[in-house]
Amino acid sequence: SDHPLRTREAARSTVSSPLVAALRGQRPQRHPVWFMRQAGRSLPEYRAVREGIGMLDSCLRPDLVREITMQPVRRHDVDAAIFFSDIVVPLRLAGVGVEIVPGVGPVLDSPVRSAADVAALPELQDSSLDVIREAVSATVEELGPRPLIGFAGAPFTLAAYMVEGRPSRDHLGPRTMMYADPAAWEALAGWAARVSGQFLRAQILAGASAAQLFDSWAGSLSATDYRQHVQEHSAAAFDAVADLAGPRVADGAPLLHFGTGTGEFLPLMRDAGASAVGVDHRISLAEAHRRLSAAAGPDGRSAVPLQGNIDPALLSAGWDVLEAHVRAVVASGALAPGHVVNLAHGVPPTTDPDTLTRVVELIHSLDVDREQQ
Ligand code: 1CP
Repeated sequence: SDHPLRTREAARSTVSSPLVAALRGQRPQRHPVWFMRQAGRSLPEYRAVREGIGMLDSCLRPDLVREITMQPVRRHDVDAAIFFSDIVVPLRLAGVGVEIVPGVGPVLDSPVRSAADVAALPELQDSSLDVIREAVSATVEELGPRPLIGFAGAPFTLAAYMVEGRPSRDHLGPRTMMYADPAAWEALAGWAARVSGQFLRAQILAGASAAQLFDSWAGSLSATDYRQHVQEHSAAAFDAVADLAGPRVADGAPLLHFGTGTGEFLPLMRDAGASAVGVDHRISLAEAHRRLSAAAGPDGRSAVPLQGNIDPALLSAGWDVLEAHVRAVVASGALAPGHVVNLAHGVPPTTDPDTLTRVVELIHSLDVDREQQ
């Protein structure tokens, strides 16, 4: 069941924000910018409030979530907040034994390796999401007209952690399972899609103005594997909110779909049900736009707004190099029907926060009416 909160009304005040406008293919008065992983270890104020509190425990304390979500907004004047949480929070809320180990990432008590393991997974109870609704609602109230972006992990990326039991580089476990035990894979990806869909729905109904599905590790798949074994499950996660968000709802929350190394199948990511597509550093935004334009989907959509793609490596390459790169990214994005400036992946923990503030100032100073900056 849904629990519409009054903050869903508050989200309506963000419709004219630069972020939401760009994600709807409009040309806002300034270039919107936010950074994946803008909250977190690059900020001393984050390290201070997290002192002695476990990562997942901090995600279940609404006051702390609101404070951490606000920190980068106050510091950098970014055009959106990203809800402070993690892709494995809904697993924990469902009752799956998972911890975020400092310096490692998500680690499961028992990896999910067989159909029997999948069948034993608990479903996520709607009431378990009350803590998320409370945190979103409190954050949206403090944000005012600035939009909050909700998010969830895409089924493949979640399954990558669940099958391996911990972070891995090549994601052999889930990729083998697709072929060795397709029924187990279908069941696991279906479970992950339900949990992520519920997580997205709770955030949007509680007031998130947009949401992003993170398929961070989908780039380890071929386009064929993505189409045959993954796309429908990501589509199912988006479908859980398709009545209130995404391309089929004119005034709904735009839905972003992001992965790294996914340049070979950006149109498939659009067709899963995204309003806009995130791009990493491996191809230019102009090239991403060309590939999307050249491959219309079953619903007839081709070009969509793009998000990206400042190379995080250049944040530490010196200001002159970084400035030229940021200007080139903005110029490249001008070809798409809308552009939200972001990094190509998350903020590295060693980033000097003042560099991020300066990047935001630069982007906001660029003329939105000029194609070439
Ligand atoms: O103690 C800490 O500070 C741990 C670091 C950390 C943080 C700050 C983790 C562990 N998660 C988070 C928060 C988080 N995770 C956010 C909200 C903050 C923000 O973006 O500003 C979001 C959106 C995520 C999503 C997330 N978690 C993704 C997708 C985004 C991406 O970077 O690709 C992934 C892959 C995870 C798993 C995860 N959680 C944490 C780590 C270190 C990892 C990656 C582990 C690995 O390398 O596989």
